[in-house]
Amino acid sequence: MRSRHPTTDRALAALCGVAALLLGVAGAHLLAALTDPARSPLAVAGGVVVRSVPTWLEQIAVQRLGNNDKPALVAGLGLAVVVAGACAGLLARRNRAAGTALVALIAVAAAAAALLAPVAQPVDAVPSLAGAVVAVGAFLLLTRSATRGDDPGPGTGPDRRTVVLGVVGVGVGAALAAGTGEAVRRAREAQAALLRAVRLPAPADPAPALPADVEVGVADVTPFRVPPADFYRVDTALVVPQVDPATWSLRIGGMVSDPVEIRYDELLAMPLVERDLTLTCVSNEVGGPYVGNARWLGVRLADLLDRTGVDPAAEQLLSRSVDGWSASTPVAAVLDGRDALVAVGMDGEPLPAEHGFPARLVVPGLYGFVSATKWLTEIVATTYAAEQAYWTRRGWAIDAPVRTMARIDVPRPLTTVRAGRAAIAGVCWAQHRGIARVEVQVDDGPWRTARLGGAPSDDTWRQWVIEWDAAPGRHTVRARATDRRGATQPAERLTPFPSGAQGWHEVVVQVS
Ligand SMILES: Nc1nc2c(c(=O)[nH]1)N[C@H]1C(S)=C(S)[C@@H](COP(=O)(O)O)O[C@H]1N2
Ligand SMILES: [Mo]
Repeated sequence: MRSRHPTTDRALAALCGVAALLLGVAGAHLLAALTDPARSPLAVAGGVVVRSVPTWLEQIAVQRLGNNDKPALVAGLGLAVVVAGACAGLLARRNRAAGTALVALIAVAAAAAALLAPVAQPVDAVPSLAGAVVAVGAFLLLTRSATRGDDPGPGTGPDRRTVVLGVVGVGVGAALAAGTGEAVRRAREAQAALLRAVRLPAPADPAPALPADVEVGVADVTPFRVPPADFYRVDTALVVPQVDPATWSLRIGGMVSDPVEIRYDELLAMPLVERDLTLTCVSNEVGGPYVGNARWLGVRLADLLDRTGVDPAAEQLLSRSVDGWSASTPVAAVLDGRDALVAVGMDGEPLPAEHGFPARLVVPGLYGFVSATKWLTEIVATTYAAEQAYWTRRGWAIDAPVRTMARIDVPRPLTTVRAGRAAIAGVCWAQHRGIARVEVQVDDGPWRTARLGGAPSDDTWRQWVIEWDAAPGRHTVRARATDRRGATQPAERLTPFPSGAQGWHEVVVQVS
């Protein structure tokens, strides 16, 4: 055995445990900050403490600590991590497996705590689980060098210096991860404050009143207007861009006679229109979820182009986001009278960060990848030969009107339906052409025409419903829509690539 002071050894072992656990916590905190700060193990464990502390203790804490109760809570949690890590490190000197198990247990407890939150979903545990993997990995690495140093014989295995270097390295990693996570979290908070400060003017041209029957009255059908929190999200942004409206601007240039640069306050000062419009993603499979309808508030893009003038030779408007994404929208579509918007509001509020704050495009009738640029900052009038948009460069279509589609929401696939009178219902869309009818077929039965819910215009989806006398057995239910130009959604299947999925949506159910 090498001669080594046992106290120093113990201190090093404890440090290994502390460093590994801190790295796990910091990594999880960082991951949470990038996705949802509420999933941070610190926030989660803090929540458990807050919810389980007896009121009398809470009162003392608030009295003694006042506004410092939250930093104190975090400091307390940090202390707990340090103590637990030290215990695991010391335990590992005797029994490495036991020490590792302790680290894993603590980390998994944090993940479990994430699932105990009042509105928890399984995904909330992901940062803590990732942190658990990191902590266990770091712990194994550090204790390996620590124990190998105890091997008999001179000159074998890493010495104390290696262990110290390892601990320092892991510590620096933890500090970096925690610091980045904190910076991201602060940036998000600052962004939220900016959002709260924005007051949107009332629309000069409010949305037409909704017909009374937009909802057909079947539970579990997607609501006519999807709340922003439930609205599908598709983009290439790993981190949601945080844009300060005070410094943001929209430039319009290229093949125009008078290029402009418009600030956020100038945009809000223009006449605003409000419209219910349905947005669809080209990647949506038949029956898929990447479609939603919302009430948008914005400036008509045609009004802006009136100010700049557009060269008749320009074919497309190439719009760019602050994060370098781009979409190409046909000039003709934007100028044909449809409500193509530079949107600033969604359901009466400023755009949520995830949906493009401070401004985005919404063009009825076209898939999102050629029309719906979020975090918009530039529009260039140009030709298709001169420039291609982000997805077109990757082989997707140039021209992409939304395909006519009926989706079955009720019954859900592979569920069991009670025999007797049942409802088959869903949503259907053919933006800007409008829906003429939806037909439903059960097994090889006749096609029957469904009842359509109302719609304020041809630019939104509609609900549909039909009654069904469900007889026991296994049944296939299928639906197809016909647009107002008389074209029926074809049965032939097409994949989403390169210009949108096609085919009838079918659902198999068991009736008993
Ligand atoms: N900046 C940016 N805007 C974007 C995208 C993107 O990746 N980056 N994706 C587009 C696509 S493919 C779609 S379908 C819509 C989706 O908008 P939503 O996330 O608000 O539902 O945004 C469009 N706007
Ligand atoms: Mo999309």
